[in-house]
Amino acid sequence: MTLAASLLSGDRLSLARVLTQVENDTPVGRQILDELFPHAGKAHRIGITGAPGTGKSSLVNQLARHYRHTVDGSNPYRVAIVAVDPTSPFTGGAILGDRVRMRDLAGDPGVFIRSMASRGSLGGLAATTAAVVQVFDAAGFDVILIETVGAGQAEVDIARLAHTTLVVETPGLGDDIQAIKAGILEIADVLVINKADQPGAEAAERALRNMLEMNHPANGTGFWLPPVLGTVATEGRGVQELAAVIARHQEFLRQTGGWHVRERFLLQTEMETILHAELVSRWRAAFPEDAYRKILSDLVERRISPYQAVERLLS
Ligand SMILES: Nc1nc2c(ncn2[C@@H]2O[C@H](COP(=O)(O)OP(=O)(O)OP(=O)(O)O)[C@@H](O)[C@H]2O)c(=O)[nH]1
Ligand SMILES: [Mg+2]
Repeated sequence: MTLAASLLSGDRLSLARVLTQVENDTPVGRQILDELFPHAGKAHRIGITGAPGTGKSSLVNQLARHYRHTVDGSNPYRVAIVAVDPTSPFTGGAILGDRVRMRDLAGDPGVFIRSMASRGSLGGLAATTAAVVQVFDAAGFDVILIETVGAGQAEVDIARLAHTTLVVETPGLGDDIQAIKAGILEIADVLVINKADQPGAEAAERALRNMLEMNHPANGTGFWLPPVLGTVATEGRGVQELAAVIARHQEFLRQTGGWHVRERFLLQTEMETILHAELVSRWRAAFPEDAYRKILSDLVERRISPYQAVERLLS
């Protein structure tokens, strides 16, 4: 049996092997991705993003437990967790911490956890994450939880992989609400104020709700006004409600056609990212090295500008 076939039959070891090939972007990994592609496209991808330490992993742990036990006792969802840290080139401390926070899930054959860190380019990380998510999807996981740290462009790119994006904040943002990056609010389908056991949770919820309502004036049908929810991830408080809101969002996407729009946008982005990379590397391989160096030194000596350099490279 091929590696792809045994992954499709549900073998965990094959899944782990495939993930390694895909993360390292090997020729075997690419071939397997091709084989798996027609089998993907069913999972609900849920992104969990927010600043360091807001409680994302604790929430992911609680959501996973919910999907394993509460949704339907006789037929629980299979849950994949992808933890991505664009700020760290190492799979170091944060991920060791995650092992502790997610230990409730250890040994459950219906849960698979994969941690990834940045190795070089951030664009590359989004592409690798997309590929890893495709693998889990093809492997038949019903829900894929994608945790990313931070609030920069890399996180936004990774968050776009999700159908439903949760942005996690904590109380105490209070007066400092402007500090929330507009970009991160734009990607939020649900806003979670975690650590609601700490002072200022209600004020933060109110402030965020006002801000969202101002940004979504046309609050009629066909619009999704991101709900704001308080949670205490360490105790599991609010998790049931959060899961209900996530299910409502999935239903909303299906009914409005938004699901299809997101899929299309995602696949187009993925295709174009690959196209850019391939065009450049094929062109570069075909371009004579000494001519390239000559243009580069003209540029460095300021005989030509960067635009002129590119004009010459392409003419
Ligand atoms: N008081 C309180 N503490 C919490 C809550 N949720 C998480 N914590 C604590 O906050 C700390 C960070 O939690 P994590 O779940 O690791 O947060 P994270 O956002 O995944 O952190 P990074 O991945 O490092 O960005 C831990 O010590 C948790 O126990 C909560 O609802 N209330
Ligand atoms: Mg974490």
